Amino acid sequence: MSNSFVLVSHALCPYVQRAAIVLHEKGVPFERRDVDLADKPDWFLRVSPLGKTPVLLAAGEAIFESAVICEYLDETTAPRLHPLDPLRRARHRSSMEFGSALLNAIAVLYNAPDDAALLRAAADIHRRLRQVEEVLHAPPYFDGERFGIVDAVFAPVFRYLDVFERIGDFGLLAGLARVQAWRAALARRPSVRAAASPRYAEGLTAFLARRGSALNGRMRDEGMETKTAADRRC
Ligand SMILES: N[C@@H](CCC(=O)N[C@@H](CS)C(=O)NCC(=O)O)C(=O)O
Repeated sequence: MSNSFVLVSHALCPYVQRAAIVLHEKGVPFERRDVDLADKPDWFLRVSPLGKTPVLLAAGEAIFESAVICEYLDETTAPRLHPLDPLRRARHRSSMEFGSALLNAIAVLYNAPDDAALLRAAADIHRRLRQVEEVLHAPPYFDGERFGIVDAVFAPVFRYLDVFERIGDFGLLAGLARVQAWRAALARRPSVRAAASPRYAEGLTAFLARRGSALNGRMRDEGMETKTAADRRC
């Protein structure tokens, strides 16, 4: 298979991580090209109609939207990550959508303007993760021994939780033993580890510290406030 893939990326983007995990799972070499989303270069806007990362440059084409990129990679490179059974595959795709909604809920939490909104957002995330708990029945991954694209979608979700837990106990995984075990299995997976920089947690902490949100108050209380300059987007 071609080794000419370029993954147009942002260091903190969870959607980029999905594509990077899939590329690593398939052992496909690729170049990662980071862009500044606060100052998007013209070449990026030409290949990214929505102005978002990730974009996969492949075979002279620019493919955008992380789910589309993952599906394209799965259809063109072995090993197959999605289940072959259409109904199971549909179930995985539905849960991928659920993972995207969870990322939106996470953004609500880190942008919450005050403590009440922060606690509401935390309760909402916990409620969503409880729904995930109810569909997890075959460890270690979402659907048993085989790592799938849906696992690549949730691994970056859990990376946020790693950083939130350094700030405070929001009870996001309270009582959710199966989700906790899944999270631990994903954290050990080499493709997941390779999909973000070793400095990811530090970068995300700096990003969160610039939000001017209720979470920043908690970070200040924990002595975690930083003064890094201003890319407000990820
Ligand atoms: N639905 C898109 C979401 C991608 C997305 O929101 N990317 C963010 C970075 S994590 C972005 O590029 N934001 C820049 C902007 O919206 O201006 C996908 O799955 O690829």
